Amino acid sequence: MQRTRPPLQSWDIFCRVIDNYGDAGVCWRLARQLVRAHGKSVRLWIDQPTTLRALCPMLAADADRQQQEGVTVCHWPAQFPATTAADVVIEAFACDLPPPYLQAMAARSTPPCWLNLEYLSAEPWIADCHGLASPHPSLPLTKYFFFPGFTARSGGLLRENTAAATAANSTGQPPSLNLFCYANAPVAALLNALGNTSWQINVSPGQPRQALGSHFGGDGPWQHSHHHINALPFLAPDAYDALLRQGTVNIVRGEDSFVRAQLAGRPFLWHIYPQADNAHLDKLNAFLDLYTADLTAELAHIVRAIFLAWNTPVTAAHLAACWHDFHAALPALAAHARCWQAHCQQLPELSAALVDFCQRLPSGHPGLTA
Ligand code: TRH
Repeated sequence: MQRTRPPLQSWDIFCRVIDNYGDAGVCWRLARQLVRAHGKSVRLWIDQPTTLRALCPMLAADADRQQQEGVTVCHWPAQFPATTAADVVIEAFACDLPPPYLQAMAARSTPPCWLNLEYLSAEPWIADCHGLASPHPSLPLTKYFFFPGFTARSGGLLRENTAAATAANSTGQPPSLNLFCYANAPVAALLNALGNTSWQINVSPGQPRQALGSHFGGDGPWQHSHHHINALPFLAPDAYDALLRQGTVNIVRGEDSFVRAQLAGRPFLWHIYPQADNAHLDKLNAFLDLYTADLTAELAHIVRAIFLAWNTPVTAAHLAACWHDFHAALPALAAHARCWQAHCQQLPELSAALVDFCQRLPSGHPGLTA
């Protein structure tokens, strides 16, 4: 009879900030969720605590170790300190564990469950790679690949108990457009495409604000035609989720805000993180294949056209034509966004899927696939 592990209580998450907020955002949400929903004891090792402070304003950027919302946040220094390894070790986005910590893992009488948490992708190949084992070349350790995703054959999505979407415009307010994009987004063309409708545009700080600033000058707020453009501060994660639930249209980027927009159940555009050789366009099209599968051919075309226009060099006239069709379809797309939200709610919840995966992993025996 197969024996499973006793409850795995201690978790270490390792996060190296490559750029922006996504790496820290995913790891922080996961750490909080493991504490809140599963009662785990979690250390989050992060090499740039200052980035995490945007998401967790109470964080002291210069402390080696501190408690925040039940998570022990530890600075991951260049010289890694001596420590015991946890029952479960999450290496976020192949960030390469510090060698002394690998030795501590190997020194345990029972090897820890070691997972590489991969980037989110809608590409079909992840189903065959999710849960695969990779033995360490020299140490008695095995790493497993864990893929978030949009199907039941993935690790699913990180999902707190998100409140139902709030109907936009219920108080007679103008439609709102929340803008969180990279600096190269065609914002001028978009603003000119908005037409006669008056929009309340809320611009997040950093690259989105720069994109507007290079067009209008200054720091905002701005008035463009009959659109009021408001410069937002960086919001705490729960406040950002609330903003997305109110948006008529949300423009999001990267990985984590892209997920939050889908869970908010509102129409959205995705500014995907650009990769070499346009590899990101495969990811974008794979997502659109899933996201538009239940739409009519006409609506599916409208959605794909505006997502591609937002992410590829096109003329302002082409973007305007795509926005015009997208805008006209918004009532139908708002209904679709709620259906997609319901689909997302039925997927595995990532933290629960991780806990389950590790518990089912027989002690010391590699090779289980999810
Ligand atoms: O900031 P991003 O571009 O982050 C990442 C990184 O660039 C990473 O290297 C890359 O691999 C990845 O994208 C794909 O976009 P993302 O993923 O949306 O992360 C933003 C986080 O910030 C997300 O957790 C939402 C959060 N956020 C707030 O909490 N408040 C805010 O006001 C805003 C604008 C965002």
